[in-house]
Amino acid sequence: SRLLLAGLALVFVSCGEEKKKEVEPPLRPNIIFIMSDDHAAQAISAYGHPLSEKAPTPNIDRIAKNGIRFKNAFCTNAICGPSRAVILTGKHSHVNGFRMNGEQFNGNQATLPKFLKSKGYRTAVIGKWHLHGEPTGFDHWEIVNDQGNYYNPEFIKGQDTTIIEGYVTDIITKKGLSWLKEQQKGEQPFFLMLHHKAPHRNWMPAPRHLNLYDSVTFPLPDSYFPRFVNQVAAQEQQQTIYEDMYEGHDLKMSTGLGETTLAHNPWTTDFDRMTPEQRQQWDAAYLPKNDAMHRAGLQGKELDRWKGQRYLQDYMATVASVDEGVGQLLDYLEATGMDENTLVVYTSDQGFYLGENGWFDKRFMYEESLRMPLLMQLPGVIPAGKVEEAMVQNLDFAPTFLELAGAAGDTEEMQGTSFADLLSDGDPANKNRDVVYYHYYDYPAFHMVKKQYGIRTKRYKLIHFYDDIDEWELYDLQQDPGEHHNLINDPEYSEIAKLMHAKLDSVQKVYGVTDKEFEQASEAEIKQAYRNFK
Ligand code: SGN
Ligand code: CA
Repeated sequence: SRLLLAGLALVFVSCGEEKKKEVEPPLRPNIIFIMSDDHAAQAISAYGHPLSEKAPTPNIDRIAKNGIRFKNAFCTNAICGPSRAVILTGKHSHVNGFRMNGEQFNGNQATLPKFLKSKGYRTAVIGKWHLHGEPTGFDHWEIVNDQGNYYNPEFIKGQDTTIIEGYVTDIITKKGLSWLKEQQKGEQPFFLMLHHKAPHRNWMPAPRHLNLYDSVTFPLPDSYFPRFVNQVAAQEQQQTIYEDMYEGHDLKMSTGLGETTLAHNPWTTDFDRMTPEQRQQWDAAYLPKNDAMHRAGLQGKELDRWKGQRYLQDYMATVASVDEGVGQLLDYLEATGMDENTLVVYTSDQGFYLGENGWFDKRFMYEESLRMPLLMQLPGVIPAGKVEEAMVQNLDFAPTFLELAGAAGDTEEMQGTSFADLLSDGDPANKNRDVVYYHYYDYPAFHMVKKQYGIRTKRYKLIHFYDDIDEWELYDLQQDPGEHHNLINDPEYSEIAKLMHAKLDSVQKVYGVTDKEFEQASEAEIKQAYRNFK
């Protein structure tokens, strides 16, 4: 393969001034897979979005500087558990069986850590798991309970559940580092999945970051107050910042001037679990800013915009802890020299809305939630500062890592394709995927995003929203990157629509999609859900 060729040719890495150092590509590199939860590419400064210019992520960016940044990495199903199941199995949701959050992952099936283990790797998962049931295929696992909590989270290890005092990101980083220290002494290569809770809802920053972005005004997207034309599913969702966020739980608003009691806070567990000292620090930080909001007497669109600012300030402040954790990890790898034979990956389980369409959350096949940030470094294989346009998917992660680990033959049953050749300086005309397939099933559920499947090519996207609606949408991403103009009935695009339909049919055949996947929820069930999840 091209990877091997790149491996034979020694890669020169500049080191110091004039001194050049020859780096041998590692044969069986260690793999550290860092995945945060709901971290949008817009919120990583290496991706160059106006938002992250105001809140840079210098440490995560180090991975992009040392290695490769994928501009078009996509998930197959933009929701937590399903994305994780796809990463573990290299198979689509309808094949690995985990289609929606809340299902139970079948841990008896073949997975990436099991393959790596059989090749002599030590394996571990630390942090968010969210697949219910115990992780299988890992020599060591320590996971947060369900979604995990920002403050004083519960960790499950074997039969024990322990509350650990502190901030979740810092605890996960610390546990990751101490596992790495043990591996450093050993002979075996290792695979560590380090899965952060942050920046998942309800975006509670660490004590040291409670005021980090108070004086920053983040740019709200042009589409913050959208008009949805021929976009029925978008009209009927419940993930609009200024309509669906809870003022207390999400936006940390208080009940009134001088008050520290939270406004609407339906689940008290996130705040009740804080120690009195943590809560005191929290209140000291939020009271003045909440009071300023009450004094301003904001109404209507002004208040809607204020909510967007508060959301982004908190979201980006939780990202700061992740960035610091990544920095500590990279520092450790560099100090020990382990960086030279370690593939470091940074990604998130899916993308996220940071005010686009007025939204938070994910689930849609639109770009912001479909796109995953993806950065990788591996000296000797990946040239520094590479930017990759080719489309890849989380479906492809397992085959890629296995090829790097010298176990490519094991991946035949997987539906993903290794993109290891993209990591080296390989042929720019490489024939990696020209289409990605997507299917989201979780409806009726939180946020009421309709069931949908579709394909995305380099330029076009076709989506079918189904169940209680039957709506097709077609976008020309080159002309309309924000996906505001549904072209499905545009005569100028009728040929494209035909081609995209045919391509969708053939892709579904390849992936073994059958009619079974298209079950309908009952009308009564849906009606009730619209009330329950509001
Ligand atoms: C929680 C969140 C939802 C989110 C789901 C799924 N509410 O239920 O907003 O969509 O998780 O997220 S929360 O206020 O309880 O956090 S996922 O990342 O696990 O798929
Ligand atoms: Ca998630």
